[in-house]
Amino acid sequence: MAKNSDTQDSFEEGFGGGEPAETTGRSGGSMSISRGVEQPTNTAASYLRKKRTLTVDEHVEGIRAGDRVILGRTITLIESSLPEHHAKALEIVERIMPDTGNAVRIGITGVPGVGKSTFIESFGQHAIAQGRRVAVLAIDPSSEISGGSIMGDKTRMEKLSGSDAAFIRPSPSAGSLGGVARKTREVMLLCEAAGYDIVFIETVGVGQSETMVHGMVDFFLLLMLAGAGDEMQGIKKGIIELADAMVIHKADGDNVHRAMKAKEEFSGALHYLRPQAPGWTPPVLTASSLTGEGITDVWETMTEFHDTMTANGYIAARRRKQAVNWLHETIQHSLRERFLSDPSTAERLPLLEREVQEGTTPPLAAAATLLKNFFDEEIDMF
Ligand SMILES: Nc1nc2c(ncn2[C@@H]2O[C@H](COP(=O)(O)OP(=O)(O)OP(=O)(O)O)[C@@H](O)[C@H]2O)c(=O)[nH]1
Ligand SMILES: [Mg+2]
Repeated sequence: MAKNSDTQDSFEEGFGGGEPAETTGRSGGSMSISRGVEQPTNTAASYLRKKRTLTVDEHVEGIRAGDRVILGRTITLIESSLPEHHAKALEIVERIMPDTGNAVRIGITGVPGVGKSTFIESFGQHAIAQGRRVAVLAIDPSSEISGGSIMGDKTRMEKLSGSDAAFIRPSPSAGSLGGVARKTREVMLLCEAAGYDIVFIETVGVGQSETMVHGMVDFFLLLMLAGAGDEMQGIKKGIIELADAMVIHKADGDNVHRAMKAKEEFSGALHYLRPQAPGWTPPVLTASSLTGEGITDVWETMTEFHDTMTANGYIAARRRKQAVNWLHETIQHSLRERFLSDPSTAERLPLLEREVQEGTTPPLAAAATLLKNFFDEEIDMF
């Protein structure tokens, strides 16, 4: 079996027979939910694992063994904003790279309240019934305002969070979104190394995080509501073009008829988009996570996509491209951070911004001044 992030098993084989997850009751990270209810850990070993600083070897071995406590602690380490944690986190990610790449990576987006978490709860159980192990990661900008939908996710994914075959890592704490969303790719790799063979990443389709998520998944699913007024329903422009499939969600009760109508309309519209994957016109489906109606169809669509696009090499190519993009994005991000956090830059920037606003200094000249100061050499702006 080829094992790196750019190759993977077929959807059918998966990783289902992997090592069993440890069932110590809860994961180590303070934001983690591994079970519906917190339970006391019952062995001295797991107590020690929770308290003591772990070595890189212990992190790596724990993850490979599918130990949820260690997985949770490693995610916390990766998400840490403390610079002294970064070198260790990077070393762990490098070490587990050969164990990654074996999951089906699924991004789920849609406006707040469209039912993303409920859909994952329902779809995830279907996947577990097929012998899969699922990890759920959430990037949730709404938590910055509401203070976090962690309790919401706990109740909306009640069955999933109670399952040994699922690992749910809810939205990171408010305010840290930008920083933590950047680390979701690495968190996904850790989950793969821990033996989860389907990784869901939930993101709200109104900010910037969905483009980032699209850049790390094999399949990008857009949930929509029927007849919610405005065609785009607050979905950011350009998101529809990114979708590999669309689901008209909450197709139950009085909504069924409207959902069917919406399906027709969107099918017509999507047909004219240039397909991202070769020969794949993104299908529009209807589903209800409450009744379970249509969930199997979504599963079959994804399986078909995955099988076809693995066989023709599209997913491997998409992953290679994503990895290179991530390299470039990370470089840009790091350079920018370094530059903007430089005390001398920070001191000069406000004055130059004012001069640029007033028109007394041209933007290019201001940029050249700052960059020259930072790099200590003449910078050609043309
Ligand atoms: N009728 C119906 N209601 C649903 C369905 N799925 C979810 N809901 C309801 O819609 C509401 C929002 O569901 P969530 O799953 O939290 O939606 P979300 O998109 O994850 O929301 P955010 O995480 O806040 O962006 C809840 O009250 C659910 O019970 C469905 O299939 N049918
Ligand atoms: Mg949600």
